[in-house]
Amino acid sequence: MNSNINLLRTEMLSNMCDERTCMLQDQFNVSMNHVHALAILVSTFHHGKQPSAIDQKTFAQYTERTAFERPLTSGVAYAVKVLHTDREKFEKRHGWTIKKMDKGDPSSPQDYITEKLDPAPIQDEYAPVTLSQKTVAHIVSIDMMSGEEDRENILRARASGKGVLTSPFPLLKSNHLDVVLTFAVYKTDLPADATPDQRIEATLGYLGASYDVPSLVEKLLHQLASKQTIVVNVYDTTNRSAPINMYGPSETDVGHLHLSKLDFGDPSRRHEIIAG
Ligand code: WA2
Repeated sequence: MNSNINLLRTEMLSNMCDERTCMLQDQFNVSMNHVHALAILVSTFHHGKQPSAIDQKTFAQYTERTAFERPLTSGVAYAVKVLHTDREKFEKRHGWTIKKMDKGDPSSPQDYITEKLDPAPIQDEYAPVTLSQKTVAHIVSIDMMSGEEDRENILRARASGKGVLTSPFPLLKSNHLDVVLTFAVYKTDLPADATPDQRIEATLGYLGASYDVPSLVEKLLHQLASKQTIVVNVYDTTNRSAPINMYGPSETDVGHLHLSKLDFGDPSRRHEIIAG
């Protein structure tokens, strides 16, 4: 009898876990497709038109009005590729200097003020943010290549042509772990079978979306009203021997535990949901 109940409990747990995994994965996939479409929008109407049909105000309006298309995201922004030889001309045209990313005091993220940042030190190239959704307006003018996680994402996105994810890290003005999804924007004459070097050469900029994982997973799980309480943990298990807890209590009771793989579309990252 007891073992029957245990069996039922295990099966129910496994169903609930799979259901949550599917929901998270589906919502992530939906928003990833829309971020991809935003990259094409920038390519078509920003770089593809002379003069550009998209300025900061248009971009802020459009991304605000289409935010419902990007569940789980907390903001989207566009950073443009600027070579050092073009830096001065670029800064004059925009009326600001390219800033170096500085995480500031992580214990008081609300004190973060973009205007107080130092100019970016000399590099071969930069990726300053020129267009942003209002929710991430504080990253405009910051060189995304001066942040370790953002830089790695930019390099991987442009060489691969795929959407890529960072490992979890605290965003500016945030005190928990988030992830960033990045798509490169290319010149339109790039052939579909281009080599990584051709891709890098044809890169114009980077469209990125930030995911505030804890609060968004929380919202999502709340929509699944359930009489049975279950504890859900989301992990980045890219490094198997050092999983990173992205959501949920750090100590989960061992006992009934069920594990499902989460696929966020970037083969070089691994995520899992564990429910108990
Ligand atoms: N977006 C929002 N807050 C951040 C951040 C970021 N990256 N990095 C640190 N805090 C414009 O991949 C290009 C977004 C980076 C895109």
